[in-house]
Amino acid sequence: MADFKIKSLSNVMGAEITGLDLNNKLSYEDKQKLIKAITDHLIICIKNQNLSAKKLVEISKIFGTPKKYFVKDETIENIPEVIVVTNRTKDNKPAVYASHWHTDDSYRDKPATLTFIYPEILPENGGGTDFINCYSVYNDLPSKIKNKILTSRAIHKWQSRRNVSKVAKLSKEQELETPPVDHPLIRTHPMSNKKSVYINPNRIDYIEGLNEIESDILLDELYGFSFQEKYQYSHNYEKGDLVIWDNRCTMHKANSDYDTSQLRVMHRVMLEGEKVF
Ligand SMILES: O=C(O)CCC(=O)C(=O)O
Ligand SMILES: [Fe+2]
Repeated sequence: MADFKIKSLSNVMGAEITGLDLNNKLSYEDKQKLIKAITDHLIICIKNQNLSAKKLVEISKIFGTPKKYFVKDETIENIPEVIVVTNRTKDNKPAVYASHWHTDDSYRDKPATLTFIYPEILPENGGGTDFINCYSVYNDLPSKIKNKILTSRAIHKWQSRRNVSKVAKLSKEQELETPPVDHPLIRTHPMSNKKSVYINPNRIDYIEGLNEIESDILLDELYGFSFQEKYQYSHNYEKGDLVIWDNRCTMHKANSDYDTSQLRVMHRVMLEGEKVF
């Protein structure tokens, strides 16, 4: 059994794991310890790894079933589970994608539980990922907002009316595969049993039962409260960092605070999700 260390990364959330080589065989106890570390810390960073795309998929299976991503031209050939997150547009111009707060995959009826990111190419400085602890947001939510959303559901869309980050244009076929879905605005995590806000400023179109104006006012209020710095942890990558986050209780965004003329390429895997309740 590997005797790896788990050290908290901030008061908000996050833990760093050292003394573990994922290319070695893990015991049942090691796997349980990793799963618990994510439940306890919401985000973990396993340091000093050397992971091929295939290995990344294999590692993800410790935690669940890796998804085959439906936008095929963003995945690696013959490895449909691995998405290439790059800061280059199709015509090779610098850009930062996913640069606004979101939680992955909420446009699905069963959104991904965990996301894995492993850096392939990093800019010299910066290019981290920022996170929000959505349990803490829920706990601190003023009752005048909380009472309005206790039982509310929101409509999430691939391309929402309030979309902020650019999203890929879908083919007609992909669009049919991706109808709008609704999720509660407050969810309970099936493992921790704790409640969190479940919001995605990039995909939520409106709150069910409200007109557009009422819904926009309430969403702006909710987002403004959630985005406060005291709920955030920013991760700056080092080569070899495998970062895993829990989409059920966090939001994240790519930090655009770096020289985007430098290349940044990450490998990403998402796990099959579960119904939000
Ligand atoms: O590039 C990043 O830091 C985050 C990208 C992202 O949001 C994602 O891959 O889900
Ligand atoms: Fe994301």
